[in-house]
Amino acid sequence: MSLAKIVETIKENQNFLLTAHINPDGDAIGAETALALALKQMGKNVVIVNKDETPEDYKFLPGSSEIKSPADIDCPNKEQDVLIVLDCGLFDRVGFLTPADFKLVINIDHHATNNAFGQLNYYRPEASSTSELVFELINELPVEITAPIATCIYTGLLTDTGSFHYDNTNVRSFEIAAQLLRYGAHPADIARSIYENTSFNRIRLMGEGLNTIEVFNGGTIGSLLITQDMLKRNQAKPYDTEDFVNFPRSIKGVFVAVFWRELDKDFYKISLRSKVNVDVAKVASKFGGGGHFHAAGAHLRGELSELKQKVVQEVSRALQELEKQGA
Ligand SMILES: [Mn+2]
Repeated sequence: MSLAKIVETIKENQNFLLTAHINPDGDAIGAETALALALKQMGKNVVIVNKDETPEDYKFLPGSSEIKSPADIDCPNKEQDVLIVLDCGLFDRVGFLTPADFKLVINIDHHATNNAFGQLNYYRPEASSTSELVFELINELPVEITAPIATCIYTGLLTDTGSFHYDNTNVRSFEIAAQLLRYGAHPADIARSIYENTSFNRIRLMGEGLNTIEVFNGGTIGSLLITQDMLKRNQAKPYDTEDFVNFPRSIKGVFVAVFWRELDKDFYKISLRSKVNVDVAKVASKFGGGGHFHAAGAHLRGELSELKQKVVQEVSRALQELEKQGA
């Protein structure tokens, strides 16, 4: 796809606005900060703006303190800006901004469900992370990869591969990791900043979440729920629930995990994770969502117990199909 065109466009333009998806994760923030540092090195004007705030875990990332919220940006000359959207399969995932307001939209992503919403698109579903794609892009730019840039990219790679645990971990991810170490990324420091820096509120919220774990379909589907009340009680933020889906996922015998987060009354966000050959992006698409083969999500409206039943039904069906295929 159009990596060369993107390189050319970056060289030819001066003003860039970078954004990523709502509830940004390590890959979203890592990709944005790495690219912003690279563009600044080229003397470009760069602003990063996200709908939601940066999770505490990623505030150590170089340049993350400069990430703006929609309220503090004022872009009167949007039509002169190139908008680079990172880690979003669909433009809607940005949660604000209108593509038509910008001179040009560049889409860099690794979601299988990407619909090529940009004028220029670079998406590769086989890539471990958007940060990996940003690394490829930066390699094509007249930019020196500094330790801060390497740190940002390594963070995206590390978090989107679940610390090199998930199916998207391969020779390439380790090769890139090795290169990033040579550029000055420090794995132990980065891991400490992300994984050993948990807030007390998050741990307490985790305790409540663990109490909600249920299994369905003979123990093959696991679920965990976080409600608005639980968040309030523990003074926790939505981003404090990141990776909670891994608790039901880690149960022996569970093939598919579902994390339920209440957004409002009778309105839920689900995150689906598959440990087997079940395409959860396909399951999520039945509910208007999308994502990757092994990790996907959707938004659902309705009464919780009814919704749970529907989701369990769809996942069970997908598991049955898998059984039929003898996989
Ligand atoms: Mn990603």
